[in-house]
Amino acid sequence: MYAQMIKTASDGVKSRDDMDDVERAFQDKIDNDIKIEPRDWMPEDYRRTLIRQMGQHAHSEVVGQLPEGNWITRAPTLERKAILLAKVQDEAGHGLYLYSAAETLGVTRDELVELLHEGKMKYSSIFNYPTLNWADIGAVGWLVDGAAIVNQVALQRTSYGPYSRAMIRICKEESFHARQGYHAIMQMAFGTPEQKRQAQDAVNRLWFPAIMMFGPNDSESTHSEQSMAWKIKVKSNDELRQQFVDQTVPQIEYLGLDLPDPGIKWNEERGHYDFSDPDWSEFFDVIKGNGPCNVDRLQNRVSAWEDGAWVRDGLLAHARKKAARKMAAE
Ligand code: FAQ
Repeated sequence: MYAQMIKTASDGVKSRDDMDDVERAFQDKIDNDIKIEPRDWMPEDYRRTLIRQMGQHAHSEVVGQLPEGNWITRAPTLERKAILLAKVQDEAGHGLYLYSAAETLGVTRDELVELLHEGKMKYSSIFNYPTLNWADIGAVGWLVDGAAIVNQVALQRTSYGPYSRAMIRICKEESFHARQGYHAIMQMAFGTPEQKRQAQDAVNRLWFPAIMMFGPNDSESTHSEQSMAWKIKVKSNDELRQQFVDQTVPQIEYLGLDLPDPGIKWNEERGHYDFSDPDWSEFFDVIKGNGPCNVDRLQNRVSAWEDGAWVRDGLLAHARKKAARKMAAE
């Protein structure tokens, strides 16, 4: 259905008959699940949409290190510290795969980073919330990585080859992240009354921000129709959110925690859990830059970039010296 109604930024809705041969051949590939590769022809809006989404995704991985990095020195045991260190390091790696995949579309990583630092690109809303106690670290792994995986498993089938392949690798690592998070929160939920209270508090605070990660309702999603026509997105925001709720509610129940939303109820007819909408005005405020941690997060990234300039300069000088030596020897 989507393939018949291709909307472009410049021309509005375009029927298949209105496409020229090149565009129709591109759409045929998409419809037949043939991946688009960097050297293939693609509409300019397809390229731009991917740069936006992949760049935003890469930034989310990198900024996403901050709420957890905050707890590395305060992890309760050596084992938990080692796990958290490995996880945070993985997120940096995910950022790297995604920036590299985005670079195949003709934008440099430096350009993307600059846009982030200037506040001209977004990153996931969830990372603008604070991690206040150790249970939050469990909840981030379980709920935030859990939500990220639901989205990313679908994105393994995205139409752009380098993005799809990056997702396959990332999902393998993310499933470890979610499990370690669930294990950490399980120990709190089955621990002392104070630990259980902290686990409950973490779930209460992070539930709605986690379900906001999937983006606005489909009716409010500006990019979905076009992105689904191009199979950049293969499932809608609401479909993915429902999938996440359905898989997570039984886990909350298993932990013996109260549901964070009184609206959560099994709906026999739909075969899904009903749940309440998050406060969408809060979501739009957070993505405009007004969340509890937006200013801190961005400042942290900018200072990390500036403080790391000498490392980048040193590495480049070393690479240049090695290349010059190699040339001289040839
Ligand atoms: N946060 O039309 P739509 C992770 C914006 S990775 C901020 O529905 P779209 C790993 C959207 O950009 C998490 N902004 O947009 C980890 C657009 O604004 P624009 C990141 C959001 O793109 C775990 C406007 O709202 N994952 O967590 C958000 O079709 C733990 C209208 O929305 C990805 O990025 C949001 N949540 O669908 C790391 C997955 N939602 O650009 C460390 C890839 C929407 O017009 C620790 N991305 N907006 O100004 C996607 O799948 C999509 O981009 C969606 C949004 C589904 C996020």
